[in-house]
Amino acid sequence: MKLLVFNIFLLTVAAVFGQTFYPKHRVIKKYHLMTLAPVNWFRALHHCRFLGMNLASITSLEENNQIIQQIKIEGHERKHFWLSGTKLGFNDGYHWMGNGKTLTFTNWGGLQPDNLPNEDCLQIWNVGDGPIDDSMWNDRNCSHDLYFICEEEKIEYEYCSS
Ligand SMILES: [Ca+2]
Repeated sequence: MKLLVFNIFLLTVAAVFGQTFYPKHRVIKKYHLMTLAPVNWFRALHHCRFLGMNLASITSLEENNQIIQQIKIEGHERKHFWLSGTKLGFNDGYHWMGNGKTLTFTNWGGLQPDNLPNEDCLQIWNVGDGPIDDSMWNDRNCSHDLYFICEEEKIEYEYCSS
């Protein structure tokens, strides 16, 4: 609401002084490591939405590295985390439930996804699980209790005038 009022104010100023303002924006993802209690994948998805966020989706190497770095900085290297990927209900592989997209970037660990029975949800492994699987992805039974990562999208505006 404040942003809307601010935009109207800028348009009014622009109209009065004959200037045009060009709003630039970029979307910033902020991650929240949810480490209070491990829950199954469905509850993780639900809890992030309850908080007005989404269970995290990783769409690039940069985002993957950002999350790994945050896990290390916050001291949660020995924990596993749910991400929003699942193949439940799909016959064409994994999809991100957090953003509704198919996976473009992937970071599966060695021999993963191994599609063991009922391993339909996507987790990020421990940071420090070894040179092959360190911080990589694994398919896991969705009913297993893990910590999880919510993502919050923030829009940053920058106004330039002509
Ligand atoms: Ca697996």
